[in-house]
Amino acid sequence: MEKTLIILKPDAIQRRLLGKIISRFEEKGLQITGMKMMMIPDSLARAHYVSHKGKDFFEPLVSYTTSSPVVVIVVKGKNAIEIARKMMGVTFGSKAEPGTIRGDYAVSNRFNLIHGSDSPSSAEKEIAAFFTKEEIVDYQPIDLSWVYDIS
Ligand code: IDP
Repeated sequence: MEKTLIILKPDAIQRRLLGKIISRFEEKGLQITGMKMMMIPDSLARAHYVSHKGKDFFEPLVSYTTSSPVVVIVVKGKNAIEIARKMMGVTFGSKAEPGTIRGDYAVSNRFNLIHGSDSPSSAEKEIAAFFTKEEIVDYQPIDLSWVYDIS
């Protein structure tokens, strides 16, 4: 089982899309093992997007990320990282395929509703940056044998 960090970015809250987006992960069969609303501090936003430092969209990206609350979620499942990225769609809303979260609800390059970790090492680092150990609740879902072909 893998865990991935999902951030429902400020536009997801402001546009009242939280429920619709969270439902997609639940309906897919993924498990929510941590979830909270927070304001992302400037320093955390800068660290989270450090790979984009120096690019023309970096400062506007930090402003956007810190402008309004976000909901951060730890999603768990087999191949959860890749599955969540596929469900999100490609970065730019205007390019994302219909059927994906960004493809269905976003048209902007920056305001694209959602972040999802892009690899196991990023997921581990990002979860540790946004959650304490106590905030992640590793309960046993009752439907696992129906979600996966295990008995
Ligand atoms: P990802 O969110 O799909 O993993 P990244 O390339 O890591 O995409 O970019 C991080 C975030 O930076 C994007 O989700 C988007 O909000 C913003 N972003 C990326 N490229 C651009 C751009 O060219 N213009 C404006 N914002 C951008």
